[in-house]
Formats: sequence, structure tokens, C-alpha cells
Amino acid sequence: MYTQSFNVPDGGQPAPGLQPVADAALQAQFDAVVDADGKIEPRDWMPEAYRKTLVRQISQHAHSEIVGMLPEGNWISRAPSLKRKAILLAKVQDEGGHGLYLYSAAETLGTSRDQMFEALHSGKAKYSSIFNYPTLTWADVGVIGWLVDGAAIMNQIPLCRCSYGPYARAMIRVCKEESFHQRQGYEALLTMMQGTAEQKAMVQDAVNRWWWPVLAMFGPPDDNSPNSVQGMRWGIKRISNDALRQKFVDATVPQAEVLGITLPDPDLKWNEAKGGHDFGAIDWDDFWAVVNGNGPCNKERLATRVKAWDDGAWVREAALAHARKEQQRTMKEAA
Ligand code: BYC
Repeated sequence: MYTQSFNVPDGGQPAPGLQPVADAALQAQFDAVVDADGKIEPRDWMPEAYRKTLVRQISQHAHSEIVGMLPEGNWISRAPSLKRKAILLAKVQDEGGHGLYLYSAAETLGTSRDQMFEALHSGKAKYSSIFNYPTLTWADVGVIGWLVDGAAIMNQIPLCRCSYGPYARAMIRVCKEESFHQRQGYEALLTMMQGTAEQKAMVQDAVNRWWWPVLAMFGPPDDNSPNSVQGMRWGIKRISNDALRQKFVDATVPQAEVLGITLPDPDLKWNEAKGGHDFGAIDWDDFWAVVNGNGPCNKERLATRVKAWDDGAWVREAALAHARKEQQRTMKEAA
């Protein structure tokens, strides 16, 4: 099986040590670790539902990183200068790296990379809604850095304290890199906003198109978020979808002012009583249409990933053939 996991036998079933154990003492020990804000590690006993939730969330997160390379990757060959091209190349490569840390973290839960890719390629697995929108101009690249990576940092900083050790540790590195991504996007936009009227209009147009999908990216409202209560109880999720969305809006409004653009929401205003901004209604029908496969670029994104997987078959086959030969050589030498 093509996997780095140390505990996935061929066939993709959890190894015997990972079978669910109906043991109240083990459950109590697990609860105590979670309640004390400790870490659950791969070889620790864990409830099957906790494992499944983590595999779902971490694999979706990994898929988002890999699919997320596509909208920006679209602009590598058309970056306006050598400096911008080098920055964008590094950023897109970082996203690929994030996907790899996250697939590795998910593998420690007894799933294989083959299973995760199969779920993505067959359309069973979700990935972030935000990557199903097109990147029409160079300003979109800056706006993705500023808003999409900005939203990602807001969502991912609390995940550094997630109860599952491998996920929490992966997120620490991911967040450091996301911080560079957010700054490079904002800096690119600041430069454009000092340019011509056409450049300023391009930035405003990109912000108008990305603002609402970015707000939806935090997930459905808390009262329509089926996974939240249990995710919070297990210490996987630390801050709710709505609370993160509010923090993001409050952090972004002053940045938009410095930039000199208008956020496309007539209802956006400071609410002294709540100590935060009020903002307009999100179009959740649009969000669910995108999540369910009917966004502007869903088909194109999936087709690109499937083609990359098919085109890479010979590399995987060559690596496996080499590993088999090496194993045979080692066994021969040992005999
Ligand atoms: N898109 O009960 P809920 C990046 C689904 S990568 C699609 O609130 P949960 C970057 C949700 O999965 C950023 N689906 O769920 C990369 C669930 O469906 P299932 C990716 C969404 O898990 C490259 C259902 O709706 N970040 O930043 O408690 C370049 C009900 O939701 C979305 C992560 O993946 C969505 N936006 O909370 C640049 C972070 N939202 O699975 C940047 C890790 C919700 O039950 N993930 N759904 O069928 C999380 O923090 C949580 O999983 C979520 C959702 C907040 C996303």
C-alpha cells in the first residue's frame, strides 16, 4: 500500500491495536486527557467517532491545501514581475507542503493516502468552498493572500491547540507560513493601490467578488453546524464558526481602510454595544450550492486533480518497484 503510515495494514483496515475497545476505563482516561487540555497521540486509545471526525476534518483540510494551489497557480506564468513570480511560486509550494503535513497527520489515524485521494477524486470528500471561485485578474492573487489566507489563519490558530497531537503540531508550522502568505497578499494590494486608476479598480473588483465567499468559508452559522458541539467537546474545535467569522470581520475592517478599498456590504458598521461590527446576511444557498459541487469551478478543480493523479501514476509505480527491489536486495544480503 502506498502510504507513510506505520499502522495501516494492506486492505486499509485499522490495525488490531486500533480496534474500538468498549472499555469505560479507557474512555474515562481519554476524557480526562481532553478535559485537562492534554494531547491524544496516535497510539493512545480514542473513541471511534473521535477518530472518524479527525480523519474527516484533517483530510478535508489537506484536500483544501492541495486544491487551493490551483487558483493561484493559474497566475504563476503571468505574474507581473520576477519578484512577484518568486513570491507566488514559494507560496503555492508552501500550500503543497501543508497538504503533505496534513495527509501525514491523517495517516496516523489509520487511514491511507490512497483512501483519502480516492475520496477526493470520486467527489465524496469535501474541500474548502473558497477554492471553487475563479481568479480573473492579478488582483485576485493579492486578495486571496489578504482575505483567504487571513481567514485561514483566524481559523487555524485555535487548531494549534487541538487535542490531537499530530494535527496541532502540523498547524503550528502551517500558521507561521500562512502569516507570510497573508502579508505578501496585502503588500501586493498596497502596491496596486498606489498605482493607476485601473489598478485600483481591479483591486476593488477582486475584493467585491471574494468578500462574501470568504465570510462563508468559516462554515455554516453555529445553529446550523452539526459537527460543532461534539468538536468543541473533544477539544478539536476551540472557537465556533460564527465567533471566528466575527473576529475576522473586526480584524479586516481597519486593514481595508488602510488599503483604501470599500468592503461590499452596506450593512457593515461598528456596534458599540457588542464591541464588534454588524454585517449583512450571507447567502447560504450559494454556499451550499458550491459545497455540493455546483460552484463556478468545482468540475474544473476536480478534473485537474484527477488528471495530476493519473499523470503521476508512473512515478508512484516506479517508486514502488524500486522499494520492492531494494527490499529483495536487503533480504538476499541478510540470507
Ligand atoms: N467548505 O458542522 P460544520 C487554506 C462543511 S485551506 C466546504 O460547521 P465542522 C488555503 C463541513 O465539512 C483552508 N465545506 O463542520 C489553502 C460539514 O460537512 P461534513 C481549509 C464546508 O467540521 C491554499 C458541513 O459543512 N481550512 O486556507 O465543525 C491557499 C457542516 O459544517 C465548509 C480547513 O479545512 C467550507 N468552507 O466545521 C490559500 C480548516 N465549512 O464534513 C489558503 C479545518 C463547513 O459533515 N477545518 N463545511 O460532510 C475546520 O476548521 C472545520 O472543519 C470547518 C467546518 C470550520 C471548515
